[in-house]
Amino acid sequence: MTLIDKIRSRKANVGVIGLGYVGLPLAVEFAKAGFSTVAFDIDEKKVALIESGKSYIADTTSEDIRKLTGVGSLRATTDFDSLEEIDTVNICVPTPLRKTKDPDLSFIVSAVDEVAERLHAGQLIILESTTYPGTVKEVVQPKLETKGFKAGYDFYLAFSPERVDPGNKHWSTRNIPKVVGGINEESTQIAVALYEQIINAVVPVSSTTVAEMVKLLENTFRAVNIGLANEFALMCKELKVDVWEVIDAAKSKPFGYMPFYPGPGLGGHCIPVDPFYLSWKAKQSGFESRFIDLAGDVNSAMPRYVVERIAEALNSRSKAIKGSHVHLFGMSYKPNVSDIRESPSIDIAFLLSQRGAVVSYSDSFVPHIHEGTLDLKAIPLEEVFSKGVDCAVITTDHQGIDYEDIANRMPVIVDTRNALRGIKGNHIFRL
Ligand code: SAJ
Repeated sequence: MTLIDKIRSRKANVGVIGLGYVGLPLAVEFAKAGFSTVAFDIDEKKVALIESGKSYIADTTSEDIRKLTGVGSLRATTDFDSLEEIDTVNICVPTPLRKTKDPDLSFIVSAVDEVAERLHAGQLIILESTTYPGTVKEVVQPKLETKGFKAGYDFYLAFSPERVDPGNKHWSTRNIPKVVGGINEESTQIAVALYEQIINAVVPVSSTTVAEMVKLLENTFRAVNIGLANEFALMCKELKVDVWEVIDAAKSKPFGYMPFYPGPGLGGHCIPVDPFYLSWKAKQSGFESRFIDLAGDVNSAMPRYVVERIAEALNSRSKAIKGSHVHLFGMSYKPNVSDIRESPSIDIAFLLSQRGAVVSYSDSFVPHIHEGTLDLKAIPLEEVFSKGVDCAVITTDHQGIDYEDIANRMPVIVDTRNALRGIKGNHIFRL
């Protein structure tokens, strides 16, 4: 039976390496579709949780894991030797930036090395981790061919960008269209066949490099437009125009415009990172991607700009940052998630404490932060008002919070998210 037949009859043994917000939901979808699925991770805690029927990813239920591990269609392991019995392997490991803003492919390399060691004829290997264009051809393929197997012929190789949006109730692994490009036509076809078993819409492209580039265009588009929105906010402040009113009115245009909003900065593990994978690669070919770098400059300057607005707000009450108690509402990088990676709230807290403020925060999603010299426990909302706060800052606009009540009970408040839209008061300072 050919690999594509095994896939179509769901008799293929599926492997997923990297059990984070991308890999675990993917493994669960394969197991739900009836594939015998092995979930691989180097983290024994993750493997133990899955084996005991517990999920640690919000978008995946423990009930699903319990059911699937119970019937044996899903199992988790740290033993990569199990790859010997696997027909298709999806690699979903992190691709962070180094401190130098250079790509860190160490997780991809270690996962690919594990696969290469057990590579056998007829396997399909798909990389899903966001990376610079050319990674599959220049890094992954040579490593997999060390035993003499030829990519596209003895085994199949493809790239398919992950598009998971954690916490998104509408768009899930199953209904987000999946772009996939193979090292050759046959690899593309087999990878398309695999995804068609679990995803409603699959979008084949002509190569792994095109597929790598698609993802980077999607997220660079966001970073650059968020940068434009942030620069617009600074411009509107100088021109004494309400940027939020401008954006809301621009939204009335039914075509040719898409709203982005100013904020305290760019958080998360995708948008602040992905564009620098692209600009790094472009620089290797002597091309300066000025938009990416400029957006990066504008976005990374926002936390400092917010601190200046806080200084302005305190000054309106004849106070300085030094010695004032500044309370942040929201530590995570975007509403209704607990993720604090690259969160601008952390930068703002750090900058404030550097300038001598007493900093506290509330965030029901983030009970504690310990980042560098910052070591803070979240203050429950009901206790904030008795803490003698001099300035409140809305840094993340989580749902379910009565921001009007906060505005009415705080001496001054800096709103970086337009959470106080429509509420007037000369003690409110907006971006
Ligand atoms: N942000 C703004 N202004 C905006 C939009 C976002 O300041 O108009 C900020 C957010 O507060 C956050 C950062 O930018 O700090 C990133 O926000 P995001 O909405 O892009 O959320 P992410 O980082 O979770 O991005 C993910 C991406 N998904 C994938 O890469 C698979 C992105 O492509 C999605 O478009 C995005 O989710 C989404 O739409 O939710």
